[in-house]
Amino acid sequence: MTENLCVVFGDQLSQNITSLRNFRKKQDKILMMEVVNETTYVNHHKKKLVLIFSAMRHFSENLKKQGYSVIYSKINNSSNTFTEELIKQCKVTKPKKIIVTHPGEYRVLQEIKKWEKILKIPISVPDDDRFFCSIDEFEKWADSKKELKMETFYQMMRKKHHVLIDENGKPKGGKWNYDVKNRKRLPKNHPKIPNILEHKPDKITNQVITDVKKKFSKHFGKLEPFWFATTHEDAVKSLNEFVKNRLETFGPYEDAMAQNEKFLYHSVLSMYLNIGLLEPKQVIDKVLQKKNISIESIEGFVRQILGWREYIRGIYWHTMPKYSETNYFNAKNNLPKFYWTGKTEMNCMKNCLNQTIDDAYAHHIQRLMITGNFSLIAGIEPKQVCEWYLSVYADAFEWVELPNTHGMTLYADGGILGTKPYAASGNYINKMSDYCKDCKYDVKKKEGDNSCPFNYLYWNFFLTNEKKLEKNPRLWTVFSNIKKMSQERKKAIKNDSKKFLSQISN
Ligand code: FAD
Ligand code: DLZ
Ligand code: SF4
Repeated sequence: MTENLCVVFGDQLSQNITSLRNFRKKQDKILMMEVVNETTYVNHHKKKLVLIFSAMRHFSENLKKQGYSVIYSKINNSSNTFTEELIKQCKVTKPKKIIVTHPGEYRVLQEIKKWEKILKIPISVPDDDRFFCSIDEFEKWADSKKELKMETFYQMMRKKHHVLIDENGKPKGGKWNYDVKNRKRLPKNHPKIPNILEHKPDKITNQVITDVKKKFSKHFGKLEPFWFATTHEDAVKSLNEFVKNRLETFGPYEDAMAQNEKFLYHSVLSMYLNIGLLEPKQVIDKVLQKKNISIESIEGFVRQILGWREYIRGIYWHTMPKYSETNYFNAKNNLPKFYWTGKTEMNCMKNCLNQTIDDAYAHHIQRLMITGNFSLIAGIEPKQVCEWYLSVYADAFEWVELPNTHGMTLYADGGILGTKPYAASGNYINKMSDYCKDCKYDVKKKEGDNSCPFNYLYWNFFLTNEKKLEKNPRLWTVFSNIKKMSQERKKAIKNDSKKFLSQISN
């Protein structure tokens, strides 16, 4: 007979997770489940599947080595859902109580809420305290504010956790935010960027690769070469490599994009943070230990983890389930097939999409200003955009993907998260990258054959949504340009857009 059965999900792979905190090796058991529905609710990238299963299997083996009793159901002979597998395992283990840390996703929380009734066993759901800000704390903050702006939240977090704060309680360096210094383009003769750490698959990972090849061959993306860390120790090596070689230059080139440079100076740590191989506090502590580092790099990086990541999670739990239904612009177009195949002549899109197919990774500006921006100005239905982002990135979990997609990228929430839509024309892409020089389209051309689709789709987006946006003070310049625009030019924009959108929908 088992006292406590502690359920650990695939994104809870931290030994310090609250469900295991009071674990007693003699009386308690751990249950980990690879289940069919988790692999099929979207078309997950093959590398994401290998990452999660391999990290789960490594985590379980490590616990067993330490004398924990772990029941582990592998995908080959597992149930469809967490609930079905749990019912099966409870019949054997007969636990007095089930403990599961608060899940990352709303969908899974709804499933857990039914367990007590189905199993007739008490269920305890402690908070996930790997985050700096609890769901309750965010609620209190949100209730006290008229507008839920990231910057105010971030300053509160900095003060509360005493991060980059001087002895007088002021922000180190004098300013809270150095974003304006983080917008450099990568110069032509830039020195070689240090490679990120690639991890060689071990026996466990190779077995998962074989399983995924057999069972998930139709899923999105390239499986090999597989290079992700799948253990806590290897993820720490990746963190150390980033801090040693790339953190210093993270800030200035945070918004840059370059062909043949997938990672630039980004940390490539989100997938490890999101499944628990690294903890946010550990990452912040490590970067703060680095000596002689410029304030724009350290603040820029801290803002992403202590600011954006925590804020995004807060927004998710504050607004679900309604948030996933938002569609402020009533966008209805279908996601073009090239998002899945990478086959498009727009060089910026082709680069970002193929990199996503290869590595289940794109950095923030590629997600926001290329693939995201395109889906915004092409009027693609938010649900379809969301499903794509949730499938294709190794770090994609709904709590972080949804607010980034519906809120930051598509403005589908009507302005809860952002103050204006991040729509941009080819001019922005040309300024921040080297994509345009090798493109079939002409970035300088505004209309007609071969003109860059981002140019006319940008204006078409504002013309289509004029009524909803014209009063936004941050879009004053856009709409004063529209006012000066001739009817002829407006017509040309609409025609070019219509023609292009109908081509890509076929
Ligand atoms: P770095 O640039 O090195 O940043 C450091 C860390 O900060 C990241 O590892 C991440 O944990 C955190 N971070 C940075 N920006 C954000 C942000 N906007 N929201 C939350 N955390 C952030 N991130 C995910 O982790 N999962 C997702 O599913 C996801 N979907 C996104 C979808 C869209 C449309 C957009 C625009 C962004 C999305 N992001 C998502 C945020 C961001 O793009 C990724 O966190 C980042 O690209 C991961 O790469 P990195 O580890 O090299 O990040
Ligand atoms: C993403 C994912 C996949 C593909 N498979 C599993 C799985 O089989 N078992 C599991 O515990 N977790 C998996 N995950 C991560 C879950 O989707 C994640 O645990 C939920 O988001 C929890 O809210
Ligand atoms: Fe992208 Fe337009 Fe530049 Fe081509 S010209 S790479 S489509 S922005």
